Amino acid sequence: MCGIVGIIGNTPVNQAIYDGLTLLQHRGQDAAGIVTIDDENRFRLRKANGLVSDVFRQEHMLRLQGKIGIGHVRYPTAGSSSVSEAQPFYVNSPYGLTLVHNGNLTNNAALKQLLFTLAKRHVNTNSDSESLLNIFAHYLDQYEQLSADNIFETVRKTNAIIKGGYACLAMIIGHGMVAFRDPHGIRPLVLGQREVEGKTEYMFASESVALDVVGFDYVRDVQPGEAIYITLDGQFHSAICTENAKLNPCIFEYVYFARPDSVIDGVSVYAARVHMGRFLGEKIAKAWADVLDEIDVVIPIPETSTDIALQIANVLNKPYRQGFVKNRYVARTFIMPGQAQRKSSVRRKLNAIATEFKGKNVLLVDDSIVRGTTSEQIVEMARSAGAKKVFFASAAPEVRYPNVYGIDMPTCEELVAYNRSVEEVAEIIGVDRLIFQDLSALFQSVQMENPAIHHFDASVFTGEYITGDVDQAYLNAIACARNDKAKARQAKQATNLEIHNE
Ligand code: PIN
Repeated sequence: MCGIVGIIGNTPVNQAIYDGLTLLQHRGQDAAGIVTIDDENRFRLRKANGLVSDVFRQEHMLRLQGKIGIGHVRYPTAGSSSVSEAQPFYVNSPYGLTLVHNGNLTNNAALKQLLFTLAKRHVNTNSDSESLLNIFAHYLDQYEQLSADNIFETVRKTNAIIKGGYACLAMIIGHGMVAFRDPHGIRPLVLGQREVEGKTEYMFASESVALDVVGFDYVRDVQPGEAIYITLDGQFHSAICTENAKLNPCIFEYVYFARPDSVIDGVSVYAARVHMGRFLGEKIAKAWADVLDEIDVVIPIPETSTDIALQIANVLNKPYRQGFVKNRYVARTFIMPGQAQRKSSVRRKLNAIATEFKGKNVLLVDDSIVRGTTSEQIVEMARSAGAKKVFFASAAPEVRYPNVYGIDMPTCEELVAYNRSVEEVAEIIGVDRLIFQDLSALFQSVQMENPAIHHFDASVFTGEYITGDVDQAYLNAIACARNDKAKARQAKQATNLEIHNE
């Protein structure tokens, strides 16, 4: 998952885009980038590996001049962690184009091949975002003149050929900004606006929280398959650029990716989490009638699950206590996706308050269990803090399949619930009892806030991939690219390259 921001208006955008990116930092801490167009129609670009606050220093911010710009924070998905794959991407023709992308294309290999045979365009990285930009550039290049209709036709052709989940922002030198969202609406994208000195400024962002804080009013979500084109002189155009557009938002945004103060596709993330807690509490009350009396206290594993655990405690009529403290200033784990690093980082992030555990039977609550490795260590922490029995509840059902639409979910073999029963998972993570949310309850938690959502991308639970093009061969290919060994190797290569460049 990644975060994107774009602003087009009448005032300098550098600070506002920077602020927007810091609000989306939870969506990716691996790399950050901003590109603006200055008054002389030149792109000004700064991107590098690291947190937003590390990547942009005073001198970079001063150079990022202009009243239009886009930005990106990256969490690596199918690509590598190399700085050459940090976004925004740029191509010089036609006009001069830049693009940021949140999501993942499932047919990147075919697209790279096609770009070469069709247009003799070479894509130099493994990043699907570079392919996407080149596809867009190729189709845009077929028009003599640029008009809103031609841009929409370009997005239409792009949508017809690329597969996967994507929310994109592009800038065209001398013309303006284009925003588009995939026909299934898997990845989120919102539109905001504000009036400055009688003129309208527009902002796009992955999550509404960025609009709120930067000072834009939420207008609406970009629709599945929709493209919005805003010209440099402020004209607003929009069109649906696909047949059969249908909203299938990624359910994991609500489970833990998005901030609770965001509203995505008409659903307050916070409210959805409160419902998740209530449903899970009701399930526990029924399924664990025999051990309910034993539970002394409900303890969340911070942060996302705090909202969920509070509801569970209410339903079960048990005390809710914050038994773990999270270190806000945790030292970064520099090779984040690596398994070895992940293991050692849990202790640095969380600490148990011994009095809340000593001699008690505790119900720990987390938003999800993915690999099970952190859960295992946290359970261990609870036990060494003196817990007698440890019960564990997950607000999401068993994650059994990889994600191919822009979330870094491991391969089947790395998922602890893959091919395992609840009891087997319980044994691995070392708990006395374990319970997962039902998928129907998870859907309902979100649908209660917006009954117009009929479908979700819930492929990590069901193995059903909405784009219809994900087969075993593709899953095998991403398994090779994604397994932690490959990632460690890539990270090492990236580091070597950077050292060499210095
Ligand atoms: C963490 C959210 N959440 C915690 C992410 C751990 C799975 N893990 C997914 C649980 S936060 S594991 O609240 O956003 O900080 O199963 O892979 O070990």
